[in-house]
Parts: sequence; structure tokens; C-alpha cells
Amino acid sequence: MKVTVLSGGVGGARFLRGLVDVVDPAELTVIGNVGDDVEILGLHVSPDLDSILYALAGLSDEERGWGRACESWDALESAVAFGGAGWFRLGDRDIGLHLVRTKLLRGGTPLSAVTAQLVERAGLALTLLPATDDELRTWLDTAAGSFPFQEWFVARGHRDEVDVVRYVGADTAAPSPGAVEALREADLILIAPSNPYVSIGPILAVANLEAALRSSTAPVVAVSPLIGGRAVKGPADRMLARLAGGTSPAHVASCYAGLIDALVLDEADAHDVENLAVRPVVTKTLMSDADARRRLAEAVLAA
Ligand code: FO1
Repeated sequence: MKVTVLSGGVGGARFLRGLVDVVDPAELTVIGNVGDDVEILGLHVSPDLDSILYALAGLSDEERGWGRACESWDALESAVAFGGAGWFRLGDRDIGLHLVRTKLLRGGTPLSAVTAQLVERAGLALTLLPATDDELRTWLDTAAGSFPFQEWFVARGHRDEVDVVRYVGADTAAPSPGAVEALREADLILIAPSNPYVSIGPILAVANLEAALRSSTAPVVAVSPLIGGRAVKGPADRMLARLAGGTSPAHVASCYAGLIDALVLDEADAHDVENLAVRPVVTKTLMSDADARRRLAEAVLAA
């Protein structure tokens, strides 16, 4: 069974770890968010693609959810000592990947081909596609000003309430090679439990990707990132409350209006499904350990 997943970083990566226990990775294509890509100290960082790659390769730091386990920070400390920026923490091991990616990109290799090389070198069998090879950046408009994603998220600790989310470059960005086909040919399409606005939104903003999802004949199942109306981590609940008007399953589903057939939601939200226009699938969605991740993946496939 061919499965295609739209995914952001930390939550999506955790979900995918469970999914590869129950789906043959060779049949799995992940279309990842690149709206939060950023250039740090001259290096091209793709946080969401890297969170997925590190998680599936068993290299990720479990607690942080991003970056590598057993990390050291000597290069960054040295860079800061010489006047470089230290607000975005790149570890020594992580920097190794960014050096390779940045060199290949500067030599003209598209991000999708770079990512395929990294995935192969990590020994992974899945297909990991950036949503686009073109520049697409998420910007947040707030009362304090407009910020590119990582400046808002990391440097300002996502403290500013968001009025508008913009996907700069999306109008002209082309889907990366294979992404439209992966949606057209899938037997099942999943939307990972990622932030609808800043993780899945940039993927759907790529011209032709949302259209391919809409015209797909495969069932489309989204997993809510909220439990009891709250985000496990990050600003998804605050964004939904402000931009969608609430944090119920119906508010989550409204972000994917006309796109999904079912919403997988936590038992803690099961009381709140009367306005839900798609089929609810109630299960435990907290991915606290390997068993919980696999059980969620099984429930999603059963849906
Ligand atoms: N998140 C932070 O909160 N602080 C950081 O310093 C930070 C560094 C970082 C470095 C590499 C990487 O791949 C991810 C990193 N993240 C950091 C996470 C990242 O900002 C977000 O989790 C994602 O962009 C949102 O999906």
C-alpha cells in the first residue's frame, strides 16, 4: 500500500517513527515543510526535513525533538566568540549535515536531490521530498511586526500573537519532482499531527500540491496536533484559537476544509465532535513512547 504523508518537523517526525513500524518504508513518501528553512552562519538549514531524517535514522535528540542526540556545541560557541550569531543553536554533528547540504545547493543541486542523497546516506528506504525546490518562506504578521518563521519562533519564542501567516514564494514555487505523482498514486494520504498554519500550510500553499490532494481518489486522513484543545508543544493551540476561532476538532478540520475525509483525534476531545464535518476517529494520540507511536499509526491506518 502506497502511503503519502504531509509533515512538519517535531510532531510529524514522531508520528512517522510509528508509521514506519506498520508501513513498508519503501512504500512511504513524505512531503516535508520547507517554509521554516533558514540560513544560519552561511549554512542552509531545513529543520523539518532534518527532524524527520534524524528521527527515522535513530539520530535525533528525543527530548528536544530537533537536532541530534549526543550533540556538542563547540563550533557554535567558537562562532559566537568571533562575533557570529548564536540565537539559532546548531550543534557540531548537525553542522556536518548542513555543510554537505549547503555545498551541494551552492553547486546547483536542487534541494530534493540533496535530500535524497542525505536520506540514502542515512540508510533510510523512504522517499523524503521537500514540498518545493524553490524558495518558499513562512512569514508571520504580528502587532510587533512581520517576522520570518525562525525569528518569530526561536528568537522571539513565538510570544507574539499572529494575525496573518504568509507563504512568501508559494505563488511561483513548483512542487518538487515526484510530489504531485506521490499524491496522485497514493492509496492513502495522511496529514501528520503538525501545526496546520506553519507546518502543513506552506506545503498546501505550493501551487498544484493542494490541487493534487483535492483531486486524489485516495482517502485523506489528518491527525489533530491538539490533545484536550491544547498543543503538546508549540503555538498550534494559540494560533487555532486566534485564526480559526477555537481549538475543537471542528476548528482543526476547518484548516483542511474540503481536503480530508477523516480526522484522528484524542479521547480527550471526543466529547467535542458535534460540528465536525468529517468522520472522527477517536484514539490516544499522545506519542509518549514507541508503543504509543505504533498504536497511533495502527489506528490511523485502520481509519
Ligand atoms: N528550536 C529552538 O527552539 N531553538 C533553537 O535554537 C533551534 C535550533 C535548531 C537547529 C536545527 C534544527 O533542525 C532545528 C532547530 N530548532 C530550534 C527547531 C526548529 O526551529 C523548529 O522546531 C522547527 O522549525 C518547527 O518545526
